[in-house]
Amino acid sequence: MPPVSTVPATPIASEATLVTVAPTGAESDKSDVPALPVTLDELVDTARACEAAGASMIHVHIRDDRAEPTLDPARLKDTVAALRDATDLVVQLSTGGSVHDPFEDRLAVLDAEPDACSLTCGTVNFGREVFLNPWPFMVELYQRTQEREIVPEFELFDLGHVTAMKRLLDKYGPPYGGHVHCDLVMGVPGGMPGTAAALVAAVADLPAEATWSATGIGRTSVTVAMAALAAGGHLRVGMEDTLTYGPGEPVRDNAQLVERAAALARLAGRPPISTDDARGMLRVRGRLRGGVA
Ligand code: KMH
Ligand code: ZN
Repeated sequence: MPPVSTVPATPIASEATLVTVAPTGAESDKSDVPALPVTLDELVDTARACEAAGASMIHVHIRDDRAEPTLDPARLKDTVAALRDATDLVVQLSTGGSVHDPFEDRLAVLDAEPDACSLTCGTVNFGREVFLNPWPFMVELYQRTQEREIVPEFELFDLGHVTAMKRLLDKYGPPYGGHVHCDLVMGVPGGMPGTAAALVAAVADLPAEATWSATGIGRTSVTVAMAALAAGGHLRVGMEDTLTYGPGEPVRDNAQLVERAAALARLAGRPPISTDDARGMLRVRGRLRGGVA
């Protein structure tokens, strides 16, 4: 009999860690952060490198020809196609966009038919800005994900967002695929702090059957990752959330952050999940576990 500490070579989903990479975001300027992937070629190269490093989902924001955030429908469609062509990553489009994007444009993101999309469960102060997610917008977006068979990832910036997510589920039923997956976004100035105590409080209030990841903004990245692993959660990392690898050390590229997340996950005894198992866990359309479409 193997020793009890033996970690299986191919862990099943529940024993493995989903590593999501958020490579670009809408907040940083290419001129300030040259390593930020902003063109389609840069995004695809980044996606390939991050998949090789252990990521199985990508959270995507795109930029226009001037490297400004955009929700241009044709660009979004091309991006989904290019990422599917080049990788097996679960493609999750941001419906948050930038704080300046109108609700209609954010809803129209689903027309690009991604595997998954973000769905933020409430308004939050976002540094000096406000990230608006009023209840009617949340409901409209949620119902569209159900109709379009797109898996929502509930983005929770604060404890009240957990309550709002549960209210959404109670009133409008389960998400497409039937499985609830959320992401705790911690350390945004205006949201919950990136601390182990805040993470434990948020996780205690999640539905028992939900899976969840966590990401810590800025210097809270490693604290949040370690707390998430200790509490049985999954990880999101990337240059959308973190631009320094350590004090005074700029991030080299997104793969560097994924490599560190994968290493922490291995140390925790829950190595990175395969892209196939990620699709099974999240119940992505056409790729449900056991081949059920
Ligand atoms: N860029 C932020 C305003 C999301 O992608 O859904 C919102 C955000 C969340 O990044
Ligand atoms: Zn985002």
